[in-house]
Amino acid sequence: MTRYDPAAIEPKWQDVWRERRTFEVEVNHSRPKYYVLDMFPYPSGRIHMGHVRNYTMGDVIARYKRARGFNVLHPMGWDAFGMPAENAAMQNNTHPATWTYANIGAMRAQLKKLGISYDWSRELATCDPEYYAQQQALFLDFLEAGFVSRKSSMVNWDPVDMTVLANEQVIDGKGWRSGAPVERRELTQWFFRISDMADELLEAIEGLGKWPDKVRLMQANWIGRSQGLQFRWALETSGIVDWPELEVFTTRPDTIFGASFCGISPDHPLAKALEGKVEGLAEFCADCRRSGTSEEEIETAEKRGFDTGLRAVHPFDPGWTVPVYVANFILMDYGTGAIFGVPAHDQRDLDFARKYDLDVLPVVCPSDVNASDFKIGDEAFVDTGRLVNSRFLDGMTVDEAKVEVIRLAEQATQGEGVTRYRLRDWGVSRQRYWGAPIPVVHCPACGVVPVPKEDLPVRLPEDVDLSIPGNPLERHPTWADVSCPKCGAAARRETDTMDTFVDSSWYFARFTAPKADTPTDPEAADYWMNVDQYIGGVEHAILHLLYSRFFARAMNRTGHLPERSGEPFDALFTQGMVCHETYRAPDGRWLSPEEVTIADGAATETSSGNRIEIGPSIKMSKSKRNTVDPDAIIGQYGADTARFFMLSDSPPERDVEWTAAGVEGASRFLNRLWRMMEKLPDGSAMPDAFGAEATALRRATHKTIAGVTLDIEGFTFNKAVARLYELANAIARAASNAGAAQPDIAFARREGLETIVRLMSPMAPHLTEEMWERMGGADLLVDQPWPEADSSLTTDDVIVLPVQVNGKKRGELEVAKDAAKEDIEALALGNPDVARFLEGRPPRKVIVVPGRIVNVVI
Ligand code: ANZ
Ligand code: ZN
Repeated sequence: MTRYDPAAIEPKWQDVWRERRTFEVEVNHSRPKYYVLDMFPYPSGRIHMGHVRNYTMGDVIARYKRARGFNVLHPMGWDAFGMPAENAAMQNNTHPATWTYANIGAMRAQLKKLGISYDWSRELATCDPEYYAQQQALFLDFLEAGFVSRKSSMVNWDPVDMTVLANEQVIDGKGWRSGAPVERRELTQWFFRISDMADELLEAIEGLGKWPDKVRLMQANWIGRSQGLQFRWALETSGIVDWPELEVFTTRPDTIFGASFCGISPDHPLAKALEGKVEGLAEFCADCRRSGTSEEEIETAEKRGFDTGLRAVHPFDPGWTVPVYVANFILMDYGTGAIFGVPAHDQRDLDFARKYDLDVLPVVCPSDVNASDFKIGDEAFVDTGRLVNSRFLDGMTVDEAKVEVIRLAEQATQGEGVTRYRLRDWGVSRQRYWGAPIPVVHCPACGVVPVPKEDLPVRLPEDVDLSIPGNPLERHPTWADVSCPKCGAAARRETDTMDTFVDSSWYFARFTAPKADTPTDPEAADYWMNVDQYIGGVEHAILHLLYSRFFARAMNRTGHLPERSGEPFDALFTQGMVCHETYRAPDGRWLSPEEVTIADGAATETSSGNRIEIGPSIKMSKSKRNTVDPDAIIGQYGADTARFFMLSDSPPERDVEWTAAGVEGASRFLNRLWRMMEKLPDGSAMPDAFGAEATALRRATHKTIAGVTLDIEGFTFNKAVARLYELANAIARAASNAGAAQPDIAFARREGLETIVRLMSPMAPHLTEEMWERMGGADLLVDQPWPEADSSLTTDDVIVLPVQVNGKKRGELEVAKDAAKEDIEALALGNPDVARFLEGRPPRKVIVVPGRIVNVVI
């Protein structure tokens, strides 16, 4: 007997695959391609179980498709720019590059131990100058094509890190890294003009049939198309400012007669014009600016306003005026930065009106309520209904009233119907060091001048001082000083670097030709694109995917991607999280699973013997210390066990709970297969005939082939695993029977185990490769075609018929599909459940409906 020793087997096969370049691929027009992409990680230093799950799933697909004859591209790289490297460099007094590349080295080694079938020859890191040089080339092409602009905008400013933050990086009004309260500032920034594409990005979601519905919905909501009216209200300014009218944007023109105030953003030009003239207003606006610009924050912050003393004239009634407030919940870069407030039908307006004691007049009434009884309490009525209190609109539906108000506003040339998007342009400027420099020069005479392509990359300087806050590139004594590429005068480099989301918005394209001296190679891109299957976390469901979709379009319009749908990812799968129960000591300390002993469902701290509270199973995280280190698991059980367990327990889209018992179970199963192999009789030729027992086992085998194939195609890996367990049980039963060594049963046992080995090779590639070799399989398992089910063994030729006695179901019969009527009748009468009622007498009649039912009449 030999032992299953993953520590010996796994490196052995990894070496063989590497030496043979098994997973390295080239363009090959004679074979169909398949591109499977796992979201690349940030090189934080160690891979975690979430990566193991994600990459195992990708590997199952990649290896399976390869066995199906596809030329499979399965690359891996590193999303390597970003703040953490700068922070780590500061703390550990190293350089971001040193830290990043060391982490990449460590994580690459970990990934290699997992035996994922990556084409490592294509590895890239976004911080490689070869990569960001091409990103800079793309930037220049986008700039020329009009996909890039430079404009002034309000940004979230982190006063400690001294950088601009994306809305998502502002959490509860504080910078995600520094924790400092975020301020609003106006800065000139670089933008990708994604909002120009809002409409097509929205329309194309329809075609993403192999994306999860929830992701499609999130994309659509993020783009947020709405139909509205932009129209002008005359202002009564009492001479404070010269400002004849205020243009507002609304998606609810129907509610025009419910207006009780107008509101403008603290950043609105009118607010600025009034700041010096209305006492207290400047302070109020400054105060508003101290909070971030994120929508979430604006939604949740207390609604506050400042009455400017101006009044706005109702567009349909010159005698009706409403106060004009500056209000903290109005964004400058949405609509016109000005609104009319209808407290009865908008929650923000209602909160505001209650606070400042403004009218709350309902103008839309639910159809099942009497208008005179309809009152608004603490909740605005936001549903549809019929118009009330609205003069000539009364009785109309909301939609009818919208159309009518837009028509009247347009007729009076007071306004225009417009389509608006929530999606804003993508600000990509970051005042950080560890990112791709934006390749332009500012010349006092020529303005913004693109760096000539032959001068790319604009490399990051290596000698930087990260210990002082602010932008190290701006502070660098010489780096930014250049001569203008156009006129030769002294000029300054752009010191902003690109948002790291830019780096990850085209890596999928770069993988098709990672060494090309242009961003992509047309032939390779044409052959490999699109990504057939993309796999990753749902946390990237909005921004990363949207930006990639924008990039794919911009790249195909600048000639960097083939003219196709413009969508980069044909199919998307988002896997669930890896969870673990949590352990907490009475003094509040979180304990890691390694520090805890569990017995009889109770937990104690191993070192002290103290009782520990077991908390719910939640996503593995460093803060709760409920993580399990992949290396430790690989060390103890081998990579195949970790991989197999990751696929076993839960549907892939759901969360999976990591438990010691679960891992043990997976490990036991792999060991069991190994022992089954040891006990297998010698290889035998296919016998001429099979008895019932051997046939049953063969049927189980071939049904498993069919089932597992469908399960892999359909991302139901846990079901595939369950089938493999069942087949192993069936083989074990056949092996323990008296006739186990008979030629037909021996053949069926071998066929069954061989099938398990082949079907499991995408899941547990090392163990199965070793078993294949030991069982005398030809060549390498990894080069074998996927097994085919014998259809004569997968279709059922036995059917189950219900048997009735006098019309009541009393039992069931298993009969051959094509059994003769007389045989079925005989079987029915001999069935004990029927015989009970006959008490030895012959029945009056037996009715057999072939394929349906048997009825015995007594
Ligand atoms: C009057 C009104 C009445 C509104 C009503 C809503 C309900 P969505 O649907 O998300 O596009 N709005 C317009 N510009 C704004 C800005 N810059 N900052 C904050 N709010 C703004 O939102 C459109 C609605 O949000 C608009 O329709 C406007 O309020 C408000 F019963 O106008 B509404
Ligand atoms: Zn110049």
